[in-house]
Amino acid sequence: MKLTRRTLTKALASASLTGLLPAAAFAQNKIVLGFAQVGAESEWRTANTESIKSSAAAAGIDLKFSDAQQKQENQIKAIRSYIAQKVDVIAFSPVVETGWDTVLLEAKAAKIPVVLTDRSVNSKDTSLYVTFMGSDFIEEGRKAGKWLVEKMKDNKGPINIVELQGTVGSAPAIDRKKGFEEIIKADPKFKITRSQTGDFTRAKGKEVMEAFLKADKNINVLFAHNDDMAIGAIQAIEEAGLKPAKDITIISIDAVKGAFEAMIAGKLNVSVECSPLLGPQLMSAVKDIKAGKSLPKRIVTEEGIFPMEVAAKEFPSRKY
Ligand code: GYE
Repeated sequence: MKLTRRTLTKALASASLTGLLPAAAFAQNKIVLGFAQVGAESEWRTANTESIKSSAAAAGIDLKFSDAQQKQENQIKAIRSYIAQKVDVIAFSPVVETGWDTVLLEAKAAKIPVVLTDRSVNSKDTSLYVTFMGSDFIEEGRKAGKWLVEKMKDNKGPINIVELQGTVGSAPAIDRKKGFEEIIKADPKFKITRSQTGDFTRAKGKEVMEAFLKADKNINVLFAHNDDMAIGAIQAIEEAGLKPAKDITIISIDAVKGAFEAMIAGKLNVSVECSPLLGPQLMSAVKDIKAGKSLPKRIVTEEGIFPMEVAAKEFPSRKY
């Protein structure tokens, strides 16, 4: 048998399996991935974390995971610690789009490849990362807008829309707003009367919706950049004595289980799908990078849209 890296790895593995070597010796050959997560702000994020952890385990990748509690400085710290630990690959979901060049240059100088998952950065220098995998957030905003245009086609207006934005400066907040506005601006009967951030959480979604309702009861539509904020807002709407999905048409994005439950209960009109199940494609990208294969610069997630009328039928097959 020729002694290549592969045959050596195999020999070590079987020696470790037969107890000749401690398992730790073999574990050293595992690919090490440092993942800097945004936080645990939403149902989407929880499903994303679970997808990354379980697929790393299934792929035999040694995952170092950190939760930045939605703070960029924490993510930068985590990335720096992965550089110091000399991990094989760094992946992260940038909480906001700007301010990453310095740390990404540090990773580049240390020759550690970086994969962006879910959210992107707006760096001019695209050599700072290998690939960006995730959804097309502008398209999600457009889908939300198109659904609304169709739903309101016989309504002469004016149609007053309030918007709950995601985290300020984050790619999904910027792009979902952009895509939605691009569609509704074709008809002047649509007016965004109020727009504020709810930071992608239920608690803030509720709080901001309460403030919207206090300021002006004349609201026909709520466009929430994610399901959690919509679910928080639904509570505020009910507490104000109004009927969600009837008095106020509600559109949100993600299509997590909580949104399906709200749709089945008749409280949410539609949710545009945004899949958090990025773990398997991340692990295969990490393996490809280590094997020296080249990857496309952009890997886009395929997704649909679910109006409340199909919610009960679709619910059993939902995976997040
Ligand atoms: O829509 C939201 C989460 O970046 C796509 O982040 C993700 C967004 C998702 O907190 O629920």
